[in-house]
Amino acid sequence: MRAGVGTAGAQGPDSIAAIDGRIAAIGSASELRGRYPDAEFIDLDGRLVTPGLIDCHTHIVHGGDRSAEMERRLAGESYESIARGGGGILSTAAATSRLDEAELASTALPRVDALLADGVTTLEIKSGYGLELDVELRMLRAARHIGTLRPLSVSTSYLAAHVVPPEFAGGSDGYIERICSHYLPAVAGSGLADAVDAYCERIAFSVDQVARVFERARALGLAVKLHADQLSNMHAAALAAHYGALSADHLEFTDAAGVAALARAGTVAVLLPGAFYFLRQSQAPPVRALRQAGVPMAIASDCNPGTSPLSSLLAAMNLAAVEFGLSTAECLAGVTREAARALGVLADRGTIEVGKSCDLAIWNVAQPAALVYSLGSRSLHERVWQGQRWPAAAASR
Ligand code: DI6
Ligand code: FE
Repeated sequence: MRAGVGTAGAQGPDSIAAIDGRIAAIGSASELRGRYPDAEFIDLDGRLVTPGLIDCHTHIVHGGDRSAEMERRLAGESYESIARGGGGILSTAAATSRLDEAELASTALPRVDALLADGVTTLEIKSGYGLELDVELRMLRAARHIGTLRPLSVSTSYLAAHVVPPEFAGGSDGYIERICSHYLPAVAGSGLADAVDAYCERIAFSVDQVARVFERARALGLAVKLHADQLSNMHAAALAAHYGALSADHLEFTDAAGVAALARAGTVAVLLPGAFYFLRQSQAPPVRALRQAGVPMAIASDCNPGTSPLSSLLAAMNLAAVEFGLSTAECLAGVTREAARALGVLADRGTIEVGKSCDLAIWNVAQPAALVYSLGSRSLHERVWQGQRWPAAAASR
């Protein structure tokens, strides 16, 4: 048994005891010292402690570099027109297919390390740049591999329908058929995916096509989530809700019916302000309506090479506050409790409660609002993942 007690101050329930990686007790320092006399005590000098941060939507594993695409967009081309011309996701897919599993993991590590230095202890990683089954499985293996290279929990999503491969340009239904009949059963059998995702958009897949993917995924016992209404109102939030999705992500163009459907289904709205910012979108997600309807709101980095080359969850919180009008409390909940809910792991993580994994972020700031307020500051003192300490300096090496 390995026990440890961290204490953030001298008064009230300010200390946390962990045994074998899980939170065993929360109480005052003197109470916990009495209860666990043999435990190692760590004095946190009154620092702010939050749950370890959870980034619940990333495409952090990929090959290639899309910085030239930014230059094209700065010269006036749109994301959609670049994608339609064979750039965009397809160009990353080509670069991704040239890397093996170890290369896919190692090229992602600098981005992963940047997130760890922001206090992230759980990271969702999607496939979706593989297009063909073997490369999709390779991406998922690389994602799992990252969880062995760094002290963090990885949640994987098979992004089954992300872009129409060139050979199906004349009929994307054939690709959906292949996903449903071959890819999904193989991915389910591999045990490499914790959920299935899709991209419902004019430049990607229709509501009917995603519905077929979700029918099959659900029949195979896999949870679903969806890239919904990012660039246009596809009524994709309602589609996600219909299938009891864990989350519906983006939601810039979601209408009142979509919000109501999410509320009824208990589906989490995952807001991705990095993509909104990078694409210079003007229509923000319907945050007020989501709040009023009681839809839980999470925030994620969407770290990806095309629309959100962002590997800071603290920056995503700032963007969510400034661009979308979330309160600082909503921002903090969005990267902890609600992000855990979006991954279906709230029973295990996302809040500081007895019985949960002892995943903590310890901060050099005076109050929680400071985490949202500043941009680019290095506020993390240290991370605790499954009861073990990981100093910020080590995490960023
Ligand atoms: N939505 C996004 O924002 C990313 N994928 C998706 O489905 C963009 C991915 C890319 O452009 O590479
Ligand atoms: Fe995405």
